Amino acid sequence: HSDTDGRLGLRFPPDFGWGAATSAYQVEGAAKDDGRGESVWDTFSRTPGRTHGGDTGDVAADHYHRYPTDLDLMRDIGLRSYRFSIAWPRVQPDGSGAPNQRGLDFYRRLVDGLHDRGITPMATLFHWDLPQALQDTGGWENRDTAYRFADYARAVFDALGAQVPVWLTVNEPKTVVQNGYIIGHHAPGRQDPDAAYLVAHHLHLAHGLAVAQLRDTGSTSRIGPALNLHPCYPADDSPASVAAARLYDGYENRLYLDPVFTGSYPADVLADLGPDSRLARGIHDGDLETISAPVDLLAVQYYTPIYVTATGGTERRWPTSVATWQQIFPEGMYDILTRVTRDYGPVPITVTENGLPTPDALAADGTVDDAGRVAFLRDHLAAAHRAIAAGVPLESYHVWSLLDNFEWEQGYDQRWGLIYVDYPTQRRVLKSSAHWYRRVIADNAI
Ligand code: GBH
Repeated sequence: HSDTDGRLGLRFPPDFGWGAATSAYQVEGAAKDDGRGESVWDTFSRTPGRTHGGDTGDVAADHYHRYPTDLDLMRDIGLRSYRFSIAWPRVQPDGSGAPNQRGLDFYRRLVDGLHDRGITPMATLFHWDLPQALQDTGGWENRDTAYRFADYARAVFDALGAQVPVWLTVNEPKTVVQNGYIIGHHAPGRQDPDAAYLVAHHLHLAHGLAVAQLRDTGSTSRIGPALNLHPCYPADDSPASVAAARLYDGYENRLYLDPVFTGSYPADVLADLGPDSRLARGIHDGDLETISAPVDLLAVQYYTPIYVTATGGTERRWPTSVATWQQIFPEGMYDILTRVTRDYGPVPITVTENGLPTPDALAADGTVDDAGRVAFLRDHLAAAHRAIAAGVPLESYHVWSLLDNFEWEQGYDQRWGLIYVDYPTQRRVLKSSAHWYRRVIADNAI
């Protein structure tokens, strides 16, 4: 039962980590400041025809310069946790060698500013902005890139390890694989499935090597992978649809979960790829031991379910957001959280992304009404609440996103923030969802 203002009266556990998330390339801008090198996303977004309207992250939400304002807004909303990412090309402009102190200093200022406001930092090491210099030597197709990532991770841990209690390694390896290397509409814009699954392996290896680096520093901070998971349902009850949905689940979920949590690749996916796939040939002795080093938590990012037909195609079942890939299905949050706990747990879970784009506009009275986002967040949090009641050790939840930002190939056309960014002036306006979220956090309840 909801009261008159749409509240459900569902209380969350004490100390629940109410949060919001961003990533470096999507919000920072300042593409040339303080010795930052170029990343594959600079190259990709500056290539004509790759992004909506030719948009780039050169300025984005100018967070690199406006972070004090943004920190104050986070405090005003009452956030307990802020998930951001560190730009590898700020730390190692060419992807290797001595760290660039000015780049690290930005993250030190950011992390200090979070602590000053009582907000817990959660940092992702890699949210897709691979240094272009490493792409030039093969990028994630080159096994050596995983070792370069381990060096980069070590430099970051040495500089910030004590101040950041939770580290996430690779954001959504699946999206790099599928969008970067199969569909090709993310950097580096390849369309080569055989390469794509080798890339998956090297991203897993990078994850495992980074975990080992953190342990080697003696840090007590926690670390885990950040995976976007899609519940895959058969479109109907036929055995063919059930089997197709199972294999689809292998490619969407188990290909990323199993190596880390069970130390092996899903047999059905390996069989489907065949014995001569670059993935099969790219697994060296000891890799799966490295990849399956124990982690401290699993970060889950949930946006949409997938319905799979008997022929392995997909079907739309629910209304979509303005992102046509996103069907709005809050039950999927419950299903994916309970499933990972059942199949891979017990492991502490954080939801590091959940949200939707809405057609937000600044009204004449200076407000931004995003009622659709409020309903979406409330319904997904209700599903998360049920998952907690069913035994899922969910410790925190982060809205994607804190701010409107550069939505990759969609550029600035899609607004995902709790906070509206008026790009011409860079003025920030709290949307109605931000006001709603502030009250949720204050009440520890939806
Ligand atoms: C996350 O990706 C990202 O981590 C974040 O950076 C991003 O801003 C956010 O979600 C919102 O999108 O056009 O059919 O090929 C979510 C997973 C995978 C969603 C690729 C969009 C494109 C589907 N994304 N997908 S399609």
